[in-house]
Amino acid sequence: MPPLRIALIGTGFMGRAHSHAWRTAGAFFDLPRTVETAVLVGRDAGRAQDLADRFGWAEVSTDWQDVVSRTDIDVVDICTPGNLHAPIALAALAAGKHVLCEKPLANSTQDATVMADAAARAHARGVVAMCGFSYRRTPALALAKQLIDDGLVGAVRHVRAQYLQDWLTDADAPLTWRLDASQAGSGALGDIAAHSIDTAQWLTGSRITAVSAILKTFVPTRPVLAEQVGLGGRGDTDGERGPVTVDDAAAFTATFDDGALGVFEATRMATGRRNANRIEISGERGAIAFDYERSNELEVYDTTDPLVAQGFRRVLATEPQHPYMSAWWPTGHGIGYEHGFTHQAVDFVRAIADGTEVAPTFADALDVQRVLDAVAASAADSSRLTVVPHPSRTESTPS
Ligand code: SOE
Repeated sequence: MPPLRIALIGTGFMGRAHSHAWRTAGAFFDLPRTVETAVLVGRDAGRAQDLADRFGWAEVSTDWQDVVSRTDIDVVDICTPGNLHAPIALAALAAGKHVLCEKPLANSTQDATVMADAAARAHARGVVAMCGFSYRRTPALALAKQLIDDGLVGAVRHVRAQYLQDWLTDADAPLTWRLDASQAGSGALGDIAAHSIDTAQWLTGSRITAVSAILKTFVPTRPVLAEQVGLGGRGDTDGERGPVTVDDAAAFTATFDDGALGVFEATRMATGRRNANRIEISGERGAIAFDYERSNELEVYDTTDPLVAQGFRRVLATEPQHPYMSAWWPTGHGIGYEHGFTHQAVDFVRAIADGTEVAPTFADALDVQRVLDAVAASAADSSRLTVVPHPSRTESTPS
């Protein structure tokens, strides 16, 4: 079979992570189709050329409409801000291209629904579409899924998920596209709570049925950038401050269709927490706990262990028997953030070769989008009960 010719759209953090994945997938895994990094698309030709030179993209373009319609392109990989996901994915699917789209799928349930419908129709023509919730392909989390599916935790009672970052703690961190609702759709909610929602629904196999939420923006204005910079980058600002139009933090409770109770928190202002993507599933028979800041490890609790020896076990998910690990290093050596993107690319290529769907599908991602929009709607409906302060507090309330 001829190589799969990839066009990647986006030259930021995800553009680099996906470029790395396309460069390593065939080096560490046996792929049924070889891949060619054919065209890199970016708004800034110079920035795109620099990235292309570093990652071996054969060609650079600033025109995504032209690239997605080219007959010599087989795959379109979308790594742009969320407002462009729908137009690019719909054009690529209509042109018969396989599509890998970064998360969240879109900036609204309406767009995500149109995309999922288009992907379902395209799949009937042999086209594969996947959404880039890459944490599913962290070996320790993939192990958690295997253990839960094998019955380790039993009936799920609690889902406890926190995604804690702190790259916006500094009020003078610049106003990047992730803080602009017209591009990002939302802030911590769509950026990182989306991961928690997808992971929770994937691990448990159930779906969130209702939410009650709070969204909070702590820093209402930030320095305007002379030009876009990467995540947490500084860049040149001219002293002017512009409005932040997204949430800094989200907190919500959730009910699941299997009766479980969920508590979720997502913030990019959790001082000291760099990328603490955490989830704990508590069940009738056992529990699992994961923290991305210890991403090669999974904590497992099994009530069938002898009582005197019961406790959370720390499993180092680096054995060749653990998901994806046989392709990498000897036991105990560990892997990192970039490897989840490589695993994602591998499974995507294998699905294309087999003509099968590969999770997370656009339909899975639409299930996340519905929760995101419900959280935003719940937060906007301020029907919370006010706690009346004790009279003594009202006289000497601290400033
Ligand atoms: C920023 O919060 C971010 O880059 C997310 O957008 C990614 O999806 C996550 O993998 C790392 O953090």
